[in-house]
Amino acid sequence: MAHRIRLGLLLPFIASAAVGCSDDPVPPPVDAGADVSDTGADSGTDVGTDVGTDGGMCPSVEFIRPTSSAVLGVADDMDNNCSNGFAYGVQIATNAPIGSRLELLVNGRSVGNTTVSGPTVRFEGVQFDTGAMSTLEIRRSGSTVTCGTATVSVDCNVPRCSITAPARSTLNLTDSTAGAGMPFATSFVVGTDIEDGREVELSITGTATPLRAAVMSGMARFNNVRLSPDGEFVTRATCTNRAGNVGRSAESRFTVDSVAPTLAVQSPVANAVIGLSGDVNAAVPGVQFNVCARSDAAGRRVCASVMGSTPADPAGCADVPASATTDACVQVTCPDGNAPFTVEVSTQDAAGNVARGSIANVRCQSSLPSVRVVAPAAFDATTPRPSSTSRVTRTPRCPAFRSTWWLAPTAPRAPRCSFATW
Ligand SMILES: [Ca+2]
Ligand SMILES: [Ca+2]
Repeated sequence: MAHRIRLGLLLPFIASAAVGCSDDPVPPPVDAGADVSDTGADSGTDVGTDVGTDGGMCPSVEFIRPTSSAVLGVADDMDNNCSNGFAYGVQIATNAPIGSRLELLVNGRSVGNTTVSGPTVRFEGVQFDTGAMSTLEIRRSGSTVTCGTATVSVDCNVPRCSITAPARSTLNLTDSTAGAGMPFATSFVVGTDIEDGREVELSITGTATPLRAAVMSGMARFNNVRLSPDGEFVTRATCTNRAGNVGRSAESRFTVDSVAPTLAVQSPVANAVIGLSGDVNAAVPGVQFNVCARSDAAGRRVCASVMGSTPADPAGCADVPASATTDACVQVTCPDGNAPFTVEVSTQDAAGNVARGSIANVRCQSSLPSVRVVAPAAFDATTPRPSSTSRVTRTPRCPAFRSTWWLAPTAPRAPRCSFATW
């Protein structure tokens, strides 16, 4: 407890030293983008898990220790012994709001999340590879936007030892090197400067003895390493040179999720016909119909669109509810005409596994012919081709078809509207 109080008193001094002598208040971060977790006019601060596309705006981030480009030695290691690995307390100054969460990544892999409780934030016991440079990144937890970055090198006169692949913390089915239906496996690569032919050891949770692979040209490859069943795996590499000096990589954590989310399309059914009176959104031009599906990817999104088209519907995606037996519904806009089409539905879990479904042969009733834009020359052979054309969605002189029209601006009289029907 005494330690905490003392740290609390020290923090403001550390922070003001880091940001300079100015007493100007630091403006709070502003999130001007729209995303899933924001509602209404968006002028506030995003906190909590943000699964939207903009990731919100970043708070300020300044690395206090290590400073960027720092070279750390044995005296900086927590136990002043590099042969058992290198550990260090990372500290940053930030104006992130109290209670929000920040994540530290080292070499693209997450090493910790912490809740902001003041102007400085610490990540304790962060491990770095020996003999190598590491890249540090700060993100808002759940966001993919990097708010601050620093590089640091560890030089303790022990060999370089660094797990360079896999490069991400979360592994999904696409990372598997195992055959279809086989337990998840993937390849590891360790970069090192120990002599060719010497063996690098790779320890993995759940594996009694470390794996071994010989070094060739500064790399040891471990092919098809089984990481199963799905869950978290902690790995670490040890590189010992001929002289007996030991280098160790940072402990790297990998979360394996090799199971795609469930996705069951509920409505409409294949061969459904959407009537003109079936419009579920009077506020949007055209006829919208609901595409509903169920998934266990709670908090993620389910998206639907007419195959081959850019979704013209209001959102294109809807949040997956907490219950896998509750529908998530997306409004999709009928394409012009009454030709049959396929609706594609998809969702993605946090690890990136994708589930897809489709609804075939859906038709929308239409009073319109199936109208498609064609090049002016294709239907206008009697008139010289205009030097330029511009696309307009509607002109006062065009009949009130809900379609795209070609307007020839160089025509001698009024602009003409042309279209092709089939
Ligand atoms: Ca150590
Ligand atoms: Ca409508």
